Amino acid sequence: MDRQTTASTCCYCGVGCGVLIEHDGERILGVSGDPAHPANFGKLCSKGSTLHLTGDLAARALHPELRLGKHLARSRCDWDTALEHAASVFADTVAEHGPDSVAFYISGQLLTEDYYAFNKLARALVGTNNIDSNSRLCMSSAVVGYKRSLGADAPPCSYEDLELSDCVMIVGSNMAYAHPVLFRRLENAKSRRPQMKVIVIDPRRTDTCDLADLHLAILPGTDVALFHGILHLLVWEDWIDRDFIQAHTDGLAELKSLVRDYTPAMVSQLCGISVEQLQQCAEWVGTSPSFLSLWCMGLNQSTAGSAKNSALINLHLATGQIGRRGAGPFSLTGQPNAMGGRETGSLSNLLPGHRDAANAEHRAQVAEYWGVERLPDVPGLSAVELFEQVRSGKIKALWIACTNPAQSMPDQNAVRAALEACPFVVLQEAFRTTETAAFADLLLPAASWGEKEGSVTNSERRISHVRKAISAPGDARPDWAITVDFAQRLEKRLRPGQPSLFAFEQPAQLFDEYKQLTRGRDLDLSGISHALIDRIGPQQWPFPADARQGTPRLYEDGIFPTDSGRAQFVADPYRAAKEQRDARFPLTLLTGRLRDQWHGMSRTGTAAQLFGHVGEAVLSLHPDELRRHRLRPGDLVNLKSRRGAVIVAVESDDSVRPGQAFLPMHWGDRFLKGGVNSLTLPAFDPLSKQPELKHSGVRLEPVELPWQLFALIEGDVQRHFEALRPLCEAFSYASFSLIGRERPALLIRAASSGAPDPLLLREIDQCLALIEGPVLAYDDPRRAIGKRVRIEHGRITAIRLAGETLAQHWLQGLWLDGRTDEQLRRWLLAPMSAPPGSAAAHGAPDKTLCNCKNVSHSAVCAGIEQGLDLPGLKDKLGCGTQCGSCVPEIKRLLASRSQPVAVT
Ligand SMILES: Nc1nc2c(c(=O)[nH]1)N[C@H]1C(S)=C(S)[C@@H](COP(=O)(O)OP(=O)(O)OC[C@H]3O[C@@H](n4cnc5c(=O)[nH]c(N)nc54)[C@H](O)[C@@H]3O)O[C@H]1N2
Ligand SMILES: Nc1nc2c(c(=O)[nH]1)N[C@H]1C(S)=C(S)[C@@H](COP(=O)(O)OP(=O)(O)OC[C@H]3O[C@@H](n4cnc5c(=O)[nH]c(N)nc54)[C@H](O)[C@@H]3O)O[C@H]1N2
Ligand code: SF4
Ligand SMILES: [Mo]
Repeated sequence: MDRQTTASTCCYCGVGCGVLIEHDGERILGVSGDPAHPANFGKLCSKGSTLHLTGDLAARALHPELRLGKHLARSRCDWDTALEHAASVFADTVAEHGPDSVAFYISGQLLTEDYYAFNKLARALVGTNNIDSNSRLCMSSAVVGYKRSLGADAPPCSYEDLELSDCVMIVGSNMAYAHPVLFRRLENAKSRRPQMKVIVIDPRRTDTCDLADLHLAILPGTDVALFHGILHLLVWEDWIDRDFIQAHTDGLAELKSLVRDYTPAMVSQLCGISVEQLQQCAEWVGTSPSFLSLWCMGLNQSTAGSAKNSALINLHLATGQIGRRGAGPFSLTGQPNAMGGRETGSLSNLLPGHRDAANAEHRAQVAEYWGVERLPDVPGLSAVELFEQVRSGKIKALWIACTNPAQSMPDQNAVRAALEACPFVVLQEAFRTTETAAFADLLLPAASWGEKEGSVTNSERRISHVRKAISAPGDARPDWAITVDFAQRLEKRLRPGQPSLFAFEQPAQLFDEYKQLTRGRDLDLSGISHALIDRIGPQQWPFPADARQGTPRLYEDGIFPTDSGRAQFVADPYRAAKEQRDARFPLTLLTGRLRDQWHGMSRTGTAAQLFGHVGEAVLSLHPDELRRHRLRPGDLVNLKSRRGAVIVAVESDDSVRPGQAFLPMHWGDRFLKGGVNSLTLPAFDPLSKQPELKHSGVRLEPVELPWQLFALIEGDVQRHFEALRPLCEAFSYASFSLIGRERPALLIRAASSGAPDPLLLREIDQCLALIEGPVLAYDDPRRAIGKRVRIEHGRITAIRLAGETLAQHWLQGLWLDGRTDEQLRRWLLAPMSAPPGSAAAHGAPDKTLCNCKNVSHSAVCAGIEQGLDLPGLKDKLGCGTQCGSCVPEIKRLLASRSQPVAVT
């Protein structure tokens, strides 16, 4: 077929960029930014622009697979068998143990139509509120914040407000990595109007700080104290908007008496910043003509997440900085359709159309619309509670869709025990490689990006039509279709003889039924349809039936969707994070995102190119912390929390303050044995029930793992990974990565206290194709040292070092260069393990700074040494000229080479 283009959206973050998918009807060949899409006007970041390189078919779930006993392997079956079986297990479980003995755990990455089908299935058909989503780990504190302070879960701003604002406060958000295309917009705005003030509040000095006039590296979890301290100064200096407060708000008196105690001295001490920094921040907030705040997980993922959200919104209410151009509290949504999830009621406490499950009137409205007698009034479980009840046996059948809880939930030991214990786990997944897939009794293959149709809402309330470019591979089906098919089979059992609740044949029918539930509500989007978006482009809700265009900004009239029409000041005192540093656990572990990876890496982890920037799991520690622990970069440590331990290599990173440590959230058990969330804690916010994924108490313990393994094999990386990962379970430390661009390879580093069983090593060699053929080998069983290299057509294609791995970086370099030499042959056949003389200095390999143009870190540094500035580097090396995701880091390198940065 000819090359065609289909306009759709990016499946990663909540910026919701429009993409043009180039394809031939069968395969996706390329992707570019959609110039007509108002979220990105043609721009894409390093993740969006590499979408077509991800999603290796070898990793996809292609057929339904079922097992009929916990210790059996799953075997392939057809859809009929799969869904009939699931329907009979769910029906029997509900009949025997009641509707609350089953649960659905879904995802902010589903489409609105998928959500709607799941909600109707759980609440109307099964009769349970046990339907929660991974948005509980992500946006639920923002939901509570907006509802408590403003009356409805509605981010009031638009992306253009980033360009219009005079003072932008970015708090608990690393936009440069997590919302890059929006960050580009902010960068451009600031370069056009340098007088615009940018404040970044983050314990770490992230790439986002590159744009900051002021960086407040507050101590983890102290945001509420900071916001109250700012408000204290706003009141003291009379930088508040009395008219606005008087006309449009309630509750300032109580809040004032609370913040009276948050004196600059006390706040500076609690937050670990100077009084001058606090004053500067308050002055800019209080005196700028317009003030916008942007926030993300640094606020939400906290046992004080709801308080942090409301304390920030308090600042906007006190200064009247809401409902105006360039102003307002603007939460950045994480997942591409977390907003759609909130709209359709995809948290256990919600109902479609911004309704509450606890509200009898709301339940009656939805029940009537759906034509069922009533909706369940028993409160549903939130994610952490839900897995607890799976573990305790109360929930006996669990349906998981489009999320990977065995990687992303906190306290993994408990979550894995729950999945292990659950009698029936269904997993609706696009990739069969995830950590959770190992626990599934029934695996249902889902269509993924580029293969499905529906709609999504981005951070600025804008609804886009997601269009299908190609058919899903194998037997995979779109999520809505799987859910509706299952629901039809279940209703035959639970409501025999009654008219179907699920007579849907197209996603547009689901949307059209759903949107009527928003009629007359704050988010009224009853005027939108797939066809309308096709005609006039993506639109921002509210968009009632008689509207001609969407609504860029809310609350311009100062009327809020509360009973009184007034916004509410919320007076929550500061409460510290649950796990404070103490003698036993003296470090706070922060977790967060990398630039080029997405969550559990089921998709991004299939593209070697996306490992170029950060290749492997390492724990970042301040140089003083390394010294204190007598560690050198690259050393392995046993990182321990109260719940689990992970062995990981350390690196020196002065962007992390002493007393803290940072580990990216992406490394699950598949890529780093144990996975980051074995360490994190399940404690959650009392209102939003969002767990505190950002702060866990940890300590470093030395490890003695003298026997080490280094392996590399190019070719079919997914197959190699699948074969080798289980074998490495035997080692205490095991880390996996992909490297190379043209010839991707799997790379393994592992270590243990002693040499493994020789049979295991042989099995590993077998998987590495290092037993027969053009293999050079040297083995010294006495010293448990061995080295093997496969050389084909004059190039290394596989490597295995065992016992000692001193030559690993040198060999990796030779592999990368695609060459071999006499030196290599001599070294291989000699008993020494260290690399030969001249190669001994070979350090860790270079990293790719610019992914689009494949420019390395060392090339950029060399350019800077030669005196090149940013335009010069762009011109000479090409770096930073395409997606721009690497520009903040290049600027940081430039700044560190010239002189200490003037960040106050
Ligand atoms: N590249 C990439 N982009 C993504 C994603 C991805 O996986 N990869 N995921 C998407 C999703 S679902 C989400 S939710 C967003 C998350 O986007 P962000 O929230 O921006 O990303 P994180 O790195 O998780 O956390 C942001 C920052 O919070 C800081 N922080 C930690 N504790 C505190 C604190 O107590 N106070 C303050 N003020 N800051 C603190 C951390 O140091 C970190 O730099 O990213 C979205 N975009
Ligand atoms: N320590 C720590 N843990 C965290 C966080 C943190 O900051 N620190 N952040 C939390 C946050 S904010 C989030 S949002 C979560 C994310 O956590 P998860 O939801 O577990 O993240 P993903 O890996 O994106 O999971 C989505 C899954 O859906 C699959 N998939 C992709 N497309 C489709 C599709 O179209 N249909 C179906 N059915 N499946 C599909 C993917 O293969 C993937 O396995 O992680 C949370 N966990
Ligand atoms: S900013 Fe990047 S990841 Fe987010 S939607 Fe746009 S292209 Fe996708
Ligand atoms: Mo998220």
